[in-house]
Amino acid sequence: MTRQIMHIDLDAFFVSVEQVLNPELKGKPVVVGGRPDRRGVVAAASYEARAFGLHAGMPLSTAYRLCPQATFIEGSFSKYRDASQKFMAILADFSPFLEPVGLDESYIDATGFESIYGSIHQMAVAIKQQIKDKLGLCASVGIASCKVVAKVASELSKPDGLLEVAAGEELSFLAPLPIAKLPGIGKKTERILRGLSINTIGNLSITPLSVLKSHFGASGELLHRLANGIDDRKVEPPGAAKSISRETTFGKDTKDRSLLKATLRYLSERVGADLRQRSKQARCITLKLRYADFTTITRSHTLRLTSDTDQTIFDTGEKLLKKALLAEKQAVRLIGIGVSNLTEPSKQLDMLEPSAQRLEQLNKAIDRIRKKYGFTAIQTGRTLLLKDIFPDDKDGYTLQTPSLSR
Ligand code: TTP
Ligand code: MG
Repeated sequence: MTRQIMHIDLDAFFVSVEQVLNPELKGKPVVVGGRPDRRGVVAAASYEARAFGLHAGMPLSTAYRLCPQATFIEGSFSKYRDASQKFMAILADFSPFLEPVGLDESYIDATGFESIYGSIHQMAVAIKQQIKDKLGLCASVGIASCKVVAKVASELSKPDGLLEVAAGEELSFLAPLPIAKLPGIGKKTERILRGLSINTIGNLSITPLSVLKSHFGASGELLHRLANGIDDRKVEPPGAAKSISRETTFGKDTKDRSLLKATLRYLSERVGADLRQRSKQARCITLKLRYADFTTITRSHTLRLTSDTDQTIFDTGEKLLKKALLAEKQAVRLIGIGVSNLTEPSKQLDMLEPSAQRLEQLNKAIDRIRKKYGFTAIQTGRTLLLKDIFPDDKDGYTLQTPSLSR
């Protein structure tokens, strides 16, 4: 099903808050960041100031040289924090599927909301209107089938914009834009890409993956996906997915090691798939066992390097299981595996050894096939045993207590 993702970003945020408090500043070049005779940089510039070439990050002295008539304001963070909280509260009234990013931007997963608002476009209009009425601020909104395209669309629509990219048009929308418009491309990446004569997102999208990988390591793959408008990251409400776990209760308490391991392997694959779907890596792996007499234990292990592969989750879980079975002879009623201490994939990817890189590739390939043909389309050796025990369909085995704890 095509998703409807909205990205909402306030225009010239710090400056606009100052303009609401002091309407005399409206329609004028205004800079928040400090007095022009001080060291420091522009934090925010009004669109009138941007017409003179001013932008965030520019030294205040340069800003003053380009636009001496601008009003320079020190700014105070508590005002912006206050406005930010009110902004997020307005969005939360529209949808609980909200992922704030920083102070003045947020994603909303608006899939299915057309039935409430008539269309997603009308929902965006209503959001913009409320922000204007209640806060006096302008928001720009991008709507698309995924986060990256929605974000680029809101940025492109500024100021006071609303831009919808129809499903199927992602690539043609992104292609003509300069590479710097793609979120995640910083100055350094831009320099390298331009050195390779890759100047537009379209150029980037058709650059062979091997070329990108040779320059950017594993991040080359992410670049390639984003440039092609492929982005399956979910909208994650705050506090969501602090941990991911799967567990199941056996029909009959068991001491059968092969069954325990096979189940653990299956649960590890489900956790791993979920982790990769969220583009997260885990540092901590926890095994949970409940014995016949209902005593429940958890055993955790902290990885030296974060990981998102099924193999690492399973191997770690298996070691913990071995130890636990040595210590306790009772039959097992429930087994579970979880990951926590989640982080964004880091540059660490670049330093992975070749074997780890291969595992990453393998997991990604498996994810792709499963997405297309269902979870049980691929069975790893160990989980085959489960085929005779649990009913399966394309969504996987039907376990007793499938759970997704957050
Ligand atoms: P942005 O949303 O990047 O910028 P903006 O809201 O000022 O302008 P736009 O209309 O392009 O969205 O950042 C939000 C606020 O964060 C901005 O008002 C000030 C602050 N900020 C800094 O303090 N330093 C920076 O380098 C940037 C980019 C932003
Ligand atoms: Mg903004």
